[in-house]
Amino acid sequence: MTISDRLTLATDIAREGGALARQMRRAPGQTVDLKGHQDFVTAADRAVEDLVRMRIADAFPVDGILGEEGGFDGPRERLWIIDPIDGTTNFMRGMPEWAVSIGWADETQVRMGVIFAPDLDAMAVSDGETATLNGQPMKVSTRTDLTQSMVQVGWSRRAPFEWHTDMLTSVVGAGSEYRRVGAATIGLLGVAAGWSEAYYEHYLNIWDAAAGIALVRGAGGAVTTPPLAEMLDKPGPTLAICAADHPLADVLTG
Ligand code: LIP
Repeated sequence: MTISDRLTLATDIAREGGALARQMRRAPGQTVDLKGHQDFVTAADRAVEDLVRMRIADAFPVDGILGEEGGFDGPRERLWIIDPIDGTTNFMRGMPEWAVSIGWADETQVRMGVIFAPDLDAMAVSDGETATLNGQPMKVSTRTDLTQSMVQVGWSRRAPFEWHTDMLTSVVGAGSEYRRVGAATIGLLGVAAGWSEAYYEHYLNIWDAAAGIALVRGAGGAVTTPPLAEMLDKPGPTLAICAADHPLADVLTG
């Protein structure tokens, strides 16, 4: 079973999951539960994850699965890493910045990823070497001037707010722009597509990051996170950037 076999399946089930999420959002009486402060899970999150798990278990019974809602199932060596709806708060409020995220990793690193953002009509696919958006090649930005650069940022109550505001002060102080998108998948897709020069979040979960890591690397960018084995068990600082030596790297992690 090759990476391209897994990529074909991931693309199909991401599209199927996205359609299910939209259909459920339209249906009246959708339940929303609270996992923590401003941290929601909808019935659609659970239903899409169940669907994706079922499709993967049918096609790749030897692989393991890690999902945001259902945790680990099976081995960690050949691991599917799923976020059924990344940007759940945006999704349930009717905002377009959310996506189905499906990544696959071997024992050392993420090897492929699919991010499907139905409301943005964006299907992004990467085998870690190349990356496409709706079938067209994706390439990271070539801007290097800090005064013309933009970073998309993420923040959650997993990190002290002061760290976030200190980082924003450094970004603005360096003459750069920033946007907070509320969905790491859309932020990482933005770096792969060249919409922004970087994405940074202090404590990001692997299911929010996995597919985006493959996209950014496939589009010619660089990603730094703690080792995969560590990220599988706890969120970590995640920097995705158009070039490893881009001056924003020091501004963001300095
Ligand atoms: C969200 C991430 C976002 C982070 C949020 C949350 P979810 O994922 O995409 O970057 O700041 O805290 O983790 O919960 O919508 O799948």
